[in-house]
Amino acid sequence: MSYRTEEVAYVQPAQPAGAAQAAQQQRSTAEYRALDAAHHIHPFSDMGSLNRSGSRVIVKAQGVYLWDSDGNKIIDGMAGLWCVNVGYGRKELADAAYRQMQELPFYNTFFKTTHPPVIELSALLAELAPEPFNHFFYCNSGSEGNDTVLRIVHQYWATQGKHSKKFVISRKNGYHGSTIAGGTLGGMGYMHEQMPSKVENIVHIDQPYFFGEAEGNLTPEEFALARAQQLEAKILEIGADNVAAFIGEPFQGAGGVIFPASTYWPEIQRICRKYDILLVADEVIGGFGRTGEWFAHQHFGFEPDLITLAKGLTSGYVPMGAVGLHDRVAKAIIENGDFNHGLTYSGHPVAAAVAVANLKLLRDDKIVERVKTDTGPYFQKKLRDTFANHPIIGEISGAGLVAGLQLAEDPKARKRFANGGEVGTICRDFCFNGNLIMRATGDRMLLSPPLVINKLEIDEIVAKAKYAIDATAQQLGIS
Ligand code: PXG
Repeated sequence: MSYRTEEVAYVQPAQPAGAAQAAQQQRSTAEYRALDAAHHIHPFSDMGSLNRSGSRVIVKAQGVYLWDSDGNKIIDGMAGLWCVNVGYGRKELADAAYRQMQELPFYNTFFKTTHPPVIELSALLAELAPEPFNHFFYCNSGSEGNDTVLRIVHQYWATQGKHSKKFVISRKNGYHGSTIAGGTLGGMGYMHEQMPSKVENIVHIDQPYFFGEAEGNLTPEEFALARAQQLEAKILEIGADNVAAFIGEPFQGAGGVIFPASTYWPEIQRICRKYDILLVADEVIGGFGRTGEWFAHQHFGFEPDLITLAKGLTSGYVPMGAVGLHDRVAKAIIENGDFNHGLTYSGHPVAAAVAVANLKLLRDDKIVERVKTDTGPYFQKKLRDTFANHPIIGEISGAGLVAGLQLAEDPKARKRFANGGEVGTICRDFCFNGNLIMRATGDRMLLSPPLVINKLEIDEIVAKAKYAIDATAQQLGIS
């Protein structure tokens, strides 16, 4: 899959380097690029092609803005990689890390040991998460979070004496990380192709992607219901006694900000309850305020048994992932002997201290609340008003501060471009030229800015997105 590689194709900046910027930098852009090409393998990249074009070098950031090594100021419509929820340059987080590194930079949480930061974080998460989530297990990433989910799911069913419940059902075009378990759980075909070893007993059903996959005259609600009912069909095919869990992102992030219609999650929950199957919400992108709720499953109105957390947990300032366990799952894990899983850095004190500072900012500065009542509705309306009847915008999905813009050859007929990925790349390149970070996933353009963004900055993002999308239409000869 090449869209990620193309993501970093460098467009020569128009502006010269600022003198102050240049003074802070250790090396010139050319030197950085040469060393990067010589020694650094990037994630999800075609390194040959990237080394020929050269990487963009980001040297600093503040608020919702990034600066590259040539002094260009870029507005970050993606919050880094869906994670910098409190924005860049928050001293509270830096201070928390500094203090914690001096006090206790590391100690483990194995062997009957704990420490204040992980205790404070767990108590705070229990306060912020919905009522039945009172226990948290820690790791370093969303991928490890989903590996942990699998371990908990299997342990849970073992404690219930239901050893045959081994299968986990997931979705095509879902994303759950890039460890072997995360990659297998995800439904990205281009990743599976490079994974001859996969985790066994994982199967996929179709995604609730209305614009791209609904046929005939189905309404979005009817289509979403039909897609949810594929879960029931799959359970009956495998046998409910063999199915342990269903996992899904409340809305698919990396898959293109796919928002299912309101009928989807209640039906998924009904089916999981009927067949006694654990329901896992992967909240790695949706968690910590993205939709205006603390967790995206609250936006969609369902109650999972496990939640996977990462990204916004620390706003990306340091790596940390976690799994939240519903009381009924936690009870089974707690009361049934050893749970043989853990990582050196489970509950790392510095990460935990940063997470606490981050969550307090999200809560006490009312950042999440503002997304729900003010900036989120403003962003959604601004996008919908700006692109109403646009000749190549087929759909705008999203809530709060996340949105997917579907590029389409004929929006009214729901006709996609035959070469959708290329069209996305054209649009993304125009964004680069305009100093806007907006992701392209195939033929969908994605926005997920820091949650501290203000209305002026939202206006700037939407104006720059409009410029890029207009320029794309013009290049394609569509008006
Ligand atoms: N679950 C979800 C829903 C994710 O979005 C992960 C798990 C894995 O988290 P880690 O921390 O292991 O990366 C993710 C990560 C993209 C992109 O291109 C998205 C992610 C990661 C990298 C790139 O949109 N999401």
